[in-house]
Amino acid sequence: MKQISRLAGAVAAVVSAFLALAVGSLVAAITDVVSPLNAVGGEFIDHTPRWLHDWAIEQFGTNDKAVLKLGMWVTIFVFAAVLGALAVRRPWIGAVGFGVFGLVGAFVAVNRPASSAGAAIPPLIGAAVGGAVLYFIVRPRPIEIPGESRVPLGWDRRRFLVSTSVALGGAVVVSTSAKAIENRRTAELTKSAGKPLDAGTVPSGPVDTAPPVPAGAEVDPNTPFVTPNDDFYRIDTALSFPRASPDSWSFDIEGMVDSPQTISYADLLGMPQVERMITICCVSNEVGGKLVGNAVWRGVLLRDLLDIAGIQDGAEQVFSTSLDGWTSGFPVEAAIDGRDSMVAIGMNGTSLPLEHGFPARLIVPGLYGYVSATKWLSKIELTTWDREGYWVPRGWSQQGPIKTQSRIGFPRSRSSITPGPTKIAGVAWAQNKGVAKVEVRVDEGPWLVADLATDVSDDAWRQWVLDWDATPGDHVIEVQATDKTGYTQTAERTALAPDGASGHHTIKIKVK
Ligand SMILES: Nc1nc2c(c(=O)[nH]1)N[C@H]1C(S)=C(S)[C@@H](COP(=O)(O)O)O[C@H]1N2
Ligand SMILES: [Mo]
Repeated sequence: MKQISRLAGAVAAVVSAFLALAVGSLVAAITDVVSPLNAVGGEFIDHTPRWLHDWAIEQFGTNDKAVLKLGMWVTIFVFAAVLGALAVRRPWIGAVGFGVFGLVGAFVAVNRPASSAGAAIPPLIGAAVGGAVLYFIVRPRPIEIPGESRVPLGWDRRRFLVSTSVALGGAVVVSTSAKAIENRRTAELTKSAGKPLDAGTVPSGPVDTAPPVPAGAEVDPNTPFVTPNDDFYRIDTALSFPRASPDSWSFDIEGMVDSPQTISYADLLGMPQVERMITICCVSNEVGGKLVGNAVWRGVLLRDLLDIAGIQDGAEQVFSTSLDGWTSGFPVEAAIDGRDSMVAIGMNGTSLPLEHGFPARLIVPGLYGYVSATKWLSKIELTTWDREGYWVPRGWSQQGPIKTQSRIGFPRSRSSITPGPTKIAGVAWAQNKGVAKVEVRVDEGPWLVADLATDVSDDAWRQWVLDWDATPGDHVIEVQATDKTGYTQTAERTALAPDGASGHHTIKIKVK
């Protein structure tokens, strides 16, 4: 019997694993269920320890998902290579290995939130195809007696090269088809996502529009007052966009309410809507970080919707679930105390972009996104504090009010500027309270009161600017904000967890 080399076995197994994943993705795309890789990736995300999550966001920012996918490919290929090397001697090892991967994938996929039994099929078919191909390539076969017309002992290598190349080519074709189907689905969704809301095609209820942003609201040259949709930070646990067509989508209001409601996209459009300038912020935003953005959100006020449903006595928490099973919850008061909490369908004049929650999401002024801003909304339940949102068992506080904060936008940290009169500028935010004062100090000198830009809304950030005569040398610049309740942000630096970073944004610059 003639065996192929261990290296060849490893290569064949890596190709077979690629084929298995490609077939899994294609079957998933055709049957419209979660792909095996996304299921396992999602499971990994849900079990990522906090330090790793924070580290990943810090290192890779919003590229964390691309890095995760790359990491998964590499891990799978390393496992496959080892399996393949072992399978050269014992071909059954390869088959069993692929079988185990298929079963684990199927188990994970079926048990993902909002998944179904059908999600087991893609990993099983993928593993079966990959395992069979690997077995076919590495199985021992009788040595051919070299005939006169053949290169002696060349048969094995040629056969290996041919079968492995065919498998690789097949995998490329299959994965390209899977991608094409997935892209078509996303394109179908983006036909309505991120598009002008008042194009006249949809009848809309009255909209209480937001006034245009006054020119005086923007004084930080590095921070547009309204964050464009394309530049708006994106944070979520989703590896692919939840499937929701505005024609069939609806969300439920249920739990401790008098009359449960099911509300469609058309229902929302037909109701009175508001447009409000609201700054949202991620609890994972480091002091001075970029996970904060300001947009004109348009939607139906949550208190109007809850009025229709009727909140029952004893309800403590507005608990919401996304189409992909993510959850968050905040106090009932935040929905009805007069602030503009809403089920949003629009962002900066367009329907919600897919990545920001199309068809609809929650926006609650003054609360971090992780407790309130559910994208791809599927359900709102009125309940008690017994229910815990996604991040709570993962070490974050159940209550997440946004901390009063400020950020220096100009000059940039670690930049060099020329001596002479200049400006120090930035933003400050204290949603649902408003910014009353911003102070800056240079080299731990006295706190100097900055000029505040035009106040647009207590729920939106406020820009500020301070004239400064830059003298040559190294300088440290520090900022602090005071909100309209009279609270001045603390200088004490805390970690992100459990309820958001505190401390002064402090930068070092050179003047020369
Ligand atoms: N479905 C879903 N909604 C979600 C999340 C998520 O992981 N899944 N993350 C939340 C968090 S932590 C934040 S900070 C905001 C971010 O919203 P954005 O991506 O539109 O900026 O969305 C919130 N809504
Ligand atoms: Mo967040």
